[in-house]
Formats: sequence, C-alpha cells, structure tokens
Amino acid sequence: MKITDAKVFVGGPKKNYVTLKIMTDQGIYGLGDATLNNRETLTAKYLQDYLVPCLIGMDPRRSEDIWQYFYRGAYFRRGPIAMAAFGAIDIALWDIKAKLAGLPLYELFGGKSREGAMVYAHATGADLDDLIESIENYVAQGYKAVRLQCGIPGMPSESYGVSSKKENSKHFITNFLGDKPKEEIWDTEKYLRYMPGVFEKLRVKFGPDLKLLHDVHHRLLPREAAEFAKEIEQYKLFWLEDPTPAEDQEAIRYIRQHSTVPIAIGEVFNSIYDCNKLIEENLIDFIRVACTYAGGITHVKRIVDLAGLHNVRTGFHGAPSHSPISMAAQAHLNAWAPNFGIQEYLVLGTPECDALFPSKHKLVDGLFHVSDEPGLGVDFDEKEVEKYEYSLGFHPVTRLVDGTMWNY
Ligand code: KDG
Ligand code: MG
Repeated sequence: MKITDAKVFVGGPKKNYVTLKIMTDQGIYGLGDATLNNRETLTAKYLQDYLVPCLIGMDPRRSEDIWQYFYRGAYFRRGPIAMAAFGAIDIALWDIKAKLAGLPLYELFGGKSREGAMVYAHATGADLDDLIESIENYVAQGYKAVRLQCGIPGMPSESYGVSSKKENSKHFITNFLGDKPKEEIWDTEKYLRYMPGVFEKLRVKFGPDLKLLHDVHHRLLPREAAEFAKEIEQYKLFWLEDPTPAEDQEAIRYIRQHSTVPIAIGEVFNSIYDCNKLIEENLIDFIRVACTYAGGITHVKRIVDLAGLHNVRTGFHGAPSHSPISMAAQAHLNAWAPNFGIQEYLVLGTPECDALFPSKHKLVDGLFHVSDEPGLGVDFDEKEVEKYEYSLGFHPVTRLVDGTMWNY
C-alpha cells in the first residue's frame, strides 16, 4: 500500500482550519488537522514544502516509522509548528489504518472504556449575573461541567474568556481576526480580590454536583497563584487551569505545596518532554495537550500512558481552533483512555462546521458519544472549503496597568 498524494487546505467558518488529506493507491484516504491558532499558514507551508513530498510513495500503515522519520529527520526537534504538521500526518495515517481495518479508531487502542465522555462548555459573563445566566443555559442543555470566566469590576479591559456582549454568554468564541494584536490590560489585584467570591456564590447557587472549572490563563505569579489556590480550595473546583506560565515548572511545585486544588496544565505543550517532570513528580492532576500540535495520536497516546502511571488524568485542549478532525481524534482517545478526565468542547455543532466536516459524532447530555463508523468518523467537503478565505489573526497581547508586558 502506498501514499499517492496529499493535499493541504486552509479555511473554515470563522477559523482558518488547516486540513490535510492523504490519498492512497487503494482509494482510502485519511484526514488530519494542522491548525495552529493564528499561525495557520506556517503549518500549511511546512506540510506542503517539506513533508508532503517525502510522504508520496510511503506505506501509510507504517505510522510509527513515519512519525519517527519526520521527528528525527527534522533535526531541530519539537516546537509547535513542526509538531502540528507531524500531528496532522499522524492523525490522517491512523484514520487510514482504522478504515483499512473497517473499525472505529478507538478499537485499535483497546476499545471503549466508556460510552459517553464528559465534556465542559465555556460559560462567560461580563458580570456575575451574566455568568449565572450563561451557566444556567449550559446546565439546561445537560452539561455536567462548565468552565467559568467572569468580568472583574474595575478591570480596565476585557480579559481572556470574558465578553462584554451579553449575547456571547450563550456561544462565545474569541475573535482573533485583525491585522495587529488587540491590547488588553490586566489588574492582578482586582482579579485576586473578586474571583473567590464568584466561586463561593456559584457553589451556593448551583450546589455541589456541577463541575466548575476556571482558566487563569497564565496570569499569576507563583506566590499569588499559591495564595489564590489555597483560598479557593473550599469551593471544590474540578480544576484550576494554567495558574502560572508553564515554562517555570518549579512554580507549579510551589502552588502544589500550598493547596490541593486540582491543577490542569499543558495546552501550550507540544512534546512529552514538556510534561514528563510535571507528571512523574505528581505536580499536576490533568494534562491538557492536544492531538493537533502535540504530534498527533502516536505522541499524545504516549503522554496519556505516562500520565496514567501517575494518576494524572486527561483534559485535552479543545478550543475552537481545533477542527472536528482533531476533536474526533481526541474523542477516540477519550473513549478508550483508562485515565480519561474530561474534554474541552466548543467546536462541533454549528451548521457551517457540520457542512464542512460531516460526522455522526454526537453530544448527548454533556457526554460525547463517538461515532462507530470506520476511521475517525469525520469527512471533509473539498467543495465547501472553497467558500472560505484565509483571514489574518493574532492572539491579543496583555499589559499590566503600568504598561508592563504580561502574559496573554
Ligand atoms: O490559541 C489559544 C487558545 O486556544 C487559548 O487561549 C484557549 O486557554 C484556552 C483554553 O483553555 O481553551
Ligand atoms: Mg486554557
């Protein structure tokens, strides 16, 4: 069996999805996702110029060897652009492998460990009343877990995950489009003073069963994060995400020494070498890598297995920049993983997205049910993608009130 061709497409509804389609001499094709948010043309070019020419003629069943060929062959290892490009190839090869076997992908990992995998939605509000409305909306739809981000009184601008527009509380997707990054101003003191009260009120309002998550989005210093984590321990969050930037892993140890609040980290990681210490030394509770830019299924499965040895559970990144292809790859891992925790979920379900990526995956009562079709269970409409053009976008940048550059 041989790979005969591979095409890269860039486009999608409100997102520049980078989709890879690998064709074979047996008529079976595989799909991969190389979308690296706000750097999409780079992964597309990496694939087109350096990887696709080498793929032609390779045996698509040899996904491990092909992964090693590109990873070791790059010489300059790791990095989000390369790992996203390798990831797209890897996801497409697993799709082909499962289609060849005539089985849904999860069967190749060891079969299902659960019927539905719990997901969390993004609740947001410019103020606490808006946030409560947003959470109620998700609870009414059957969600068992919500991530909550709340506007902070007196905060000089919108900050991560918060929108001042009320209508966004039902379906808020950050808009990154524009020819320069937006600037946001962040006030740590105001955040630290206000946020614990939000958790308290939400616990009283929604009771003990609803799983509450919160993303600090890398904004705190280690001591601030430790104090915050200690203070909010009593509100029993499902997780506290990215309290500090993850490149300083000793900071996580410091937070850990002061609080038992569950910590989730890893959406910016692209390699097992970014997280092996955090996992092996039990510094985190959830690992948030994504199939897209952490090298695809082959590499992420290795991380999941390492995490399982240390009682670290999965909580894969699932921001809107992941196309339904990588979300499907993660859904198959979620159906199988013995150490599954939760899945971030936003992207599937809009009519435009369904038209571009038809699939039978279903969300029922806050649980993701993976389709039983052979392969990933997602298709891609090449005609439909022609409707969309690439649009430039940037992550916002953040400054402290005195102008100092900070972490977005
Ligand atoms: O591209 C960056 C986003 O994916 C990130 O800001 C989203 O933090 C995020 C999350 O938890 O989904
Ligand atoms: Mg996050």
